[in-house]
Amino acid sequence: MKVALTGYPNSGRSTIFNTLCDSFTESSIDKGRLKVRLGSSKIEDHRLDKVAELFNSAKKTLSEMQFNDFEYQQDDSSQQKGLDDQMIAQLKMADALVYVVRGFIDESIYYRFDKIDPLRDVESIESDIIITDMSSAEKRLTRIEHDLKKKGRKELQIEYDLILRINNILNEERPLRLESFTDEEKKTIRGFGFLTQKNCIVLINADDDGNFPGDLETIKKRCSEKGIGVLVLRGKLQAELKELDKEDQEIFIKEMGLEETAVVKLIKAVYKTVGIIHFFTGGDTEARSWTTKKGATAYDAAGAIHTDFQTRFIRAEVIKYDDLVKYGSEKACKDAGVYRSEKREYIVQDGDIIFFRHN
Ligand SMILES: Nc1nc2c(ncn2[C@@H]2O[C@H](COP(=O)(O)OP(=O)(O)OP(=O)(O)O)[C@@H](O)[C@H]2O)c(=O)[nH]1
Ligand SMILES: [Mg+2]
Repeated sequence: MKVALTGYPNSGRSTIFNTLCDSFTESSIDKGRLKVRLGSSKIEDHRLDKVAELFNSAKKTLSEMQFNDFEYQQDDSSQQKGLDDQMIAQLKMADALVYVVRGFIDESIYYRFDKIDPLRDVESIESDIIITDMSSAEKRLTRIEHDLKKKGRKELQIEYDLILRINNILNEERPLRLESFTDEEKKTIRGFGFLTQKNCIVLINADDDGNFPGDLETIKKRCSEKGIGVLVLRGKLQAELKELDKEDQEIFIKEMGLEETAVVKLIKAVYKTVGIIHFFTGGDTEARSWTTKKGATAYDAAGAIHTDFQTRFIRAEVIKYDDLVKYGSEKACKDAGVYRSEKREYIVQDGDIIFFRHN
């Protein structure tokens, strides 16, 4: 699960990134033109302890959420002012986008606009992203028009019609995440990596008291019309919280009236927006939690672990977490008849413990 943090300079993106990650590395891309920081955070799931205990596993591995943080770069060379190619490449790699928008007011910290206005920023970033998608759609249309003149292939015409439809949607400033596409269409557009098709969350970086200009309900309403979730975090406060040890953190969380740490809050929001579930694998060497999207098949889940598991898939043997806890062991589950053999089309459920049989 990869999440890209994006947002204007001095919105507090890096502050938030630091509070989210257990550790990170920094790299320079394109001769130092873009600095990218890549970090990750373990996703706690108490069920893994139980799975490890029941399988006598030597070690436990939690799944991770990856975050990246890079500068916001617009492409000033083009008239439309889309985003910079290197930045687009970073966004394309992500499963979900988080727009960090500045909510804190601090005259001593420069901002590109005179006034702090989270909703304006959301709309402005969303517009940059729409323009970026439009520009890839238009490029493809021009290319196909050229090829059609030469060959006139039927598949090309189908693709042309689809991209034209997409371009019209974008022209009306509608993000593609609101549209539904058939499986066939999804396949055709997968390679484009349209950014407005990605799940998206707005993270308002509020001041230490949790305040920001604008009305949260209005922002939520406007965002939900675009299929975007909203989250409010106090970036600087959360960064201070991160510096404390576990015990003091809990006291601080209570005193400041925070419900939980930034990372827990964001992970929950991403889970809700993207529709993520956990499944487990267990054995004597390792018990491990994995993430996949709701609605994923056993075949998809196998691919999340290893491509070999997918290409050589025979079947998935599944125990429900609650059954494992109830009966206490793999064998007891078999005896009770709750150990099931499933085909590749099986829809994985949250908490499934899966053994992938492959040849
Ligand atoms: N008062 C206040 N200051 C904050 C808050 N969050 C971040 N800052 C400050 O704002 C400045 C910019 O924060 P960064 O996290 O570096 O912002 P950024 O979005 O990563 O900026 P760029 O990397 O330049 O794009 C720093 O001085 C932070 O300490 C906040 O919630 N309240
Ligand atoms: Mg930064």
